[in-house]
Amino acid sequence: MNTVRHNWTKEEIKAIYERPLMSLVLEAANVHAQNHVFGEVQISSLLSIKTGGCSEDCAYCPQAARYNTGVNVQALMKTSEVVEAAKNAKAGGASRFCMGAAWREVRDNRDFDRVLEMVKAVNTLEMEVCCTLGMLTDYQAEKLAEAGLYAYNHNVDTSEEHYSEVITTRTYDDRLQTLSNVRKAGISVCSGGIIGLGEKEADRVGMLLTLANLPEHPESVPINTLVPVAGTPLGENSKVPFDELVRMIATARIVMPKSAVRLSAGRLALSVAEQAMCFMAGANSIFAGDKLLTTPNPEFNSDMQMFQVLGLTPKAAFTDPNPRAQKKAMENEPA
Ligand code: SAM
Ligand code: DTB
Ligand code: SF4
Repeated sequence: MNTVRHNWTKEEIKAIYERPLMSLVLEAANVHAQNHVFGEVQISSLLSIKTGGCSEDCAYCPQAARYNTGVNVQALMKTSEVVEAAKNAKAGGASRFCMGAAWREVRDNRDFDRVLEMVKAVNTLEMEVCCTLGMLTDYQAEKLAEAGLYAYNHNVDTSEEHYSEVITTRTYDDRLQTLSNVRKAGISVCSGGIIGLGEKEADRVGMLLTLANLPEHPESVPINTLVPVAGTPLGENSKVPFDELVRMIATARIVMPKSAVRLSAGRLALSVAEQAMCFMAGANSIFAGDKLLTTPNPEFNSDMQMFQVLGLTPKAAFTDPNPRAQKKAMENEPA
């Protein structure tokens, strides 16, 4: 139950996903209790440092330039504004600060230099700094690591089979290459996906299979529920039944026992009781703050009330082993 495996089969994951819900949640809760501090939830705060105008065609995304979604394009923010936002997030109890940019990929230009400056500045606030900037080369990943980046978010989004129904402007392999570049640089990997894209159950299983069979599990696995945005091709998609979200979280918890499972986009559509079941099923991380990147998220105070009602406690920063320090230690070990 505690073994970290990388040789899962589709059949095994499907069998877990399809178990009767109560027994699935019970097992996931047991795995969770044995591998994590039960009731401790890591809080991340998100900031869109460069918004909209993106060249990609991700069918769910309000920031893609080709869809008419009413999102205002905003150039890269100033470092001082970002630091101000990070300080506010820290004061609100966030241990991780995640900066998102509507880029296809990072380019080696002045904007990237500014992001490196932001990473350095937020790092001095004793917060875990995270970025999600699109595709990265190994050189860029190394530069981010040197600047003090703790984690990098890059989602596989869905199964390999369903991927081309959702995105055509870059491939599944591109995504995996970025994850490998991030891993090589010793940065903590945050990678998950979205449910509600019109995928089948087999695609949900397939997405978890990809993540669980990576050479190392992502330290953090965001499970987003589609926030349908008018103007995007998926803007009219129907709501994901809540028991399917619970199944997804519980299955992720069981197949990646040591990872943080993040109950990500879509919380505004969930009651406290529904979220409680997600925490019971192994979710132990959230994005807090009234905005995700461009769409609304629960108010900070209502989340704090929820924490109180459910007896959840925020996790402190830097309490997990740092992959970069581990990598350095291994490199320095005599052969
Ligand atoms: N542009 C970068 C990229 O695509 O990697 C970083 C930002 S992008 C917005 C980060 C992730 O947000 C996407 O991979 C997707 O999983 C999630 N996301 C975007 N729009 C969403 C939506 N409407 N509902 C749920 N998740 C969404
Ligand atoms: C992730 O998996 N979810 C977050 C974060 N990583 C960057 C983003 C959710 C975005 C939801 C749509 C929006 O607000 O624009
Ligand atoms: Fe661009 Fe990222 Fe949105 Fe895709 S998900 S359109 S790459 S901002």
